[in-house]
Order: sequence, then C-alpha cells, then structure tokens
Amino acid sequence: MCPMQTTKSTLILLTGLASFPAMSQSRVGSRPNIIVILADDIGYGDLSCYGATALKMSHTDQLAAKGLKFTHAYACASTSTPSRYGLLTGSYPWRRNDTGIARGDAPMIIHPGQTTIASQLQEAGYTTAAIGKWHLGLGEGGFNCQAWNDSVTPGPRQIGFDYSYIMAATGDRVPCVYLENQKISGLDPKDPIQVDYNRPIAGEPTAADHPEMLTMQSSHGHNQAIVNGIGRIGYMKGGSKARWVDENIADTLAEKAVNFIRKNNNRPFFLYFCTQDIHVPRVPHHRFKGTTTMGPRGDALMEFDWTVSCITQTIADLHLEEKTVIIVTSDNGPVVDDGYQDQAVEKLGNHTPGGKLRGGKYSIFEAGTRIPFFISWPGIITPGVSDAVVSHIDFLATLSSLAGHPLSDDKSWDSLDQLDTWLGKSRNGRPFVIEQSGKTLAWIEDLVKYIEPSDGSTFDHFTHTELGNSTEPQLYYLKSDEGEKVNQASNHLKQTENLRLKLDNLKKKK
Ligand code: NG6
Ligand code: CA
Repeated sequence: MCPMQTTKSTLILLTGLASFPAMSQSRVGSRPNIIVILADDIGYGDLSCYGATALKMSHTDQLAAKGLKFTHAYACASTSTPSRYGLLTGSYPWRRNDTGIARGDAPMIIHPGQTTIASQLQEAGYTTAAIGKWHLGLGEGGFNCQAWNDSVTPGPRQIGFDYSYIMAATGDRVPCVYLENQKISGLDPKDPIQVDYNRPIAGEPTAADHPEMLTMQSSHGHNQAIVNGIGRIGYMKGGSKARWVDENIADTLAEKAVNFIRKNNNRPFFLYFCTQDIHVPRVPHHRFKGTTTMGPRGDALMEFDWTVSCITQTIADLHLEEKTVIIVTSDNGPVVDDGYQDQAVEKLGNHTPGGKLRGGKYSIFEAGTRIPFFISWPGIITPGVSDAVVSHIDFLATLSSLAGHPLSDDKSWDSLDQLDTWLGKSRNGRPFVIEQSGKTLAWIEDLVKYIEPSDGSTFDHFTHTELGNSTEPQLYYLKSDEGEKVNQASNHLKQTENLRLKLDNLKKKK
C-alpha cells in the first residue's frame, strides 16, 4: 500500500475514479496543481497503455484512459541530462557544450537565475518541489567541488524549487545518498562521505577487484565503488547510514511525493517527480519480484505503475482530481542491457521496449527520443488520443501559460506555448521538432525527418543499439516508414537541403 493511504482510498482506486462532474467554466481559468511524473528510460513500447502486452500496468492504464495520450511526443535528447535540461529550462541542450551525461560530481548545469519551470511557477505563486532523480549537476566551481558533508549549493532551491529530495545523479552513480534540501539525509557527521570520480579511494574495495562481493555483476562498466553489493560509476566512501537501499528507492520517493502533496494540498503546487524506475541498477522491491516474466526490468515497470498509483490515490483522497494536471512521460527511450547482468536480455521475450520504432536510448532514430506522454485533467481534458507532434522543450512555455504567468516576450525562446494542443483543444502540434543524440541532431517537420550527417558511431556494441549516425544525410518519411528503413535523402535532394538549412538557421539563432 502507498504511504499514508487509507483502505478507503484503495477502494476508490479499485472501483475507478470515473465519474466526476464536469468542471465549471469559472474553474477553467484557475491555476491547477501540476504534477510531472518523469520516468527514467521507459520506452515508447514499454507501457501497456502504449500497446505492451507482456505486462498489465493497470494504474498507469487508468490514468492514461482518463487523459489525452500523445502518439508523437518527443524528449529533447536520448539521454537523461540533456533531456532534463531541455525540459526544465525550455532551452535546447545542444546550445551548450556541458549538457552531456553528468557525472555524480558535476557542477550544476542550470545556472542560478536561469529561467526554469520551477522559477516560473514559483513566481506564479506555486509551491514547488523536485523529488527523485536529479542528474543536472550540483554545486559550482568545477568537478567534485561540492560540500557534500555540509550544504550543497547551488542546487534545486537556487533554480526555483522550494523543496527538494533528490538523488544527486543516477542510481548507478555515486554518491548513493539522498539530499533533502541540499543536505545529505541521515548523514552521521562522524561518518562523512567522500566522492571521487578519478581514482579509487584507499581502503575501499572496488567492483573491478572484488567481483565476489557483488550481488549483481556488471555487463559493462559499473566496476568502481561497491554500494549495497552493486558496482557503481565513481568511487565513494563513508556515509554508511545515509546510503540508500536500492530496493526501497521507489518507496522512499513515493513517500516524499505523497507527503509533499498532502502538505500543500490547499495551495497550487508543482511537483517535478522523477522516478529511478526503470534505470539501472534495476532492483525493484521484493513485492514486485516475479510480477512479470521479464525479470527485474519488467518488475521495475510494475513498480513504476505502483508509484503512479500512489500519486493518483493521494490526489483522489484529497479530492483534488479536478484541480490537478498530471503528466506522465519519460526522459529518453529504452535500453535493455545498460551495463548489468540483470536478465533483461534473456527474459525480454516478445516485448518490444521501443514499440515499432528503430533504435533506443542513445540513438537519433525514433526510439531514442519518442516517448510515452499523456496528460490527465478530469473535467477539462477530454480523454482520447492525439497524434499532434509535441516536445518536452515546450514544458516551460506551456506550463507557464497554464499557470497564468506566460514567459516574457523580451527574448526568443526555444520553448513554445502549446497549451491548446496539450489540453486537446487543438490538433495542431508544434511546427517542427528537434531530436538529439550526443552531438547529432534531427529535424522533423510534417513527419519528414532529416538527420544531419555525423561521424559518431553507428552502433553501440555494449547496449546493442543502432545509434542512427551516418556520414551521409538521412531523410525518412515517418508517415509511411515509421521504422526508418528507407533513407530517401538521395531521392529528395531539395527537401533534404531545405531541412538542413532550417536546422542550421535554428543553430545560429542564439
Ligand atoms: C552510461 C552508463 C549507463 C547509464 C547512462 C546514463 C556505463 C557503462 N553506462 O554511461 O549505465 O548510466 O550512462 O543514463 O557506465 S541516463 O538515463 O541517466 O542518461
Ligand atoms: Ca534516462
């Protein structure tokens, strides 16, 4: 059962939340609470509401069925740090050169004073929180300059979050501790932590040297610090009481999210809630073990579904459905083997994490950034499916508009106000969308996709991913060739050149 839930609320959930009176016109103008549930590495084909048949995620299904489900939604990039940077700031991550996958000791890449969804909504009178995976760096002054044993600043507070309870980077990167309002939660001052990404810390065993100490072996990388029997990226020492327990991460984060909602239920709030599921290491709580035939990767999806239920139950409990917009999405596409021997490959069966799309996490092909995305707001959003093209880059302008505090027009933003589309009042998507994988960009317009030439690798042998890079320009007609099988660039030279020019102009814009 979810944290602080009553049996009654479970009953409400089980019997469905179906019939709510239509929202009166006067409410339409009022500012709803906003919850963004950002999953990690959940692919276009991973959720049962997006067609997966190997598992049934009933809570996510119910929420999706009450909302508007987008079939053409894009994250800003095919890995977490640039994707989250774009989502929160409404600025393309490729405009900067420091937005690649962040180490756990990276300085914060969003600078204090930079506009974010949180700062915008805070200005609009919202109480704001970031809970869960962060992965945008912390502190300033270069790598490993954080005052880990004191207060780590700048952090979420300096970019608009009133409250934060975060994992500094990822589940597989040190430091493996939570920071609550930028201080390590539960740290014993007599056992401070030490973090190092350059060399092992004397006296600490490493996964490379002591595979016998591991409960889960690596398939590639992840051979530095050993935390809870799992090899990580980066070295750490100390903080033994403060270290997270991998199997409890979903429970801990759900509890913090539920507490935040309950505490702020009588004012507009914004919750940016980033699950660790289903990123590696996949260590779902034992109550999810065997809930699918797919091993930990599938079971982590069921744990994600449970997390969603904690949010929806809490909102139902507090009778906040009509006052709350809930958006569920993912930071980037799926990967099966992302560096641990967790049986994800062996037990995949006929499940297709990327649906019919080509590529996956790390890829410029569609599965890299085309992700699940649905919005529920009972009484305002008519349930259904939209094939309008939408992008995470528009979170900033769209949520600002939703909160009645539009972005200032004194500068040109990458983020566009897409509120009518997101609420289902319009079927027109954004005029074009940009995808990013590493340094490679693609431009999609009218479902024609141009991938710029790149000297990046074409295939990642570790994760078995087609990365989509080619030294030649690529052009795909997604309407008839969703799986990007036929490169039409040489048949449509003019169109290819036209899209190349548009992309180049966009790059020059700022
Ligand atoms: C890669 C990691 C992978 C994952 C990824 C970031 C190795 C071998 N692979 O470098 O496991 O952590 O970075 O994932 O270390 S993301 O979803 O946070 O972008
Ligand atoms: Ca991710």
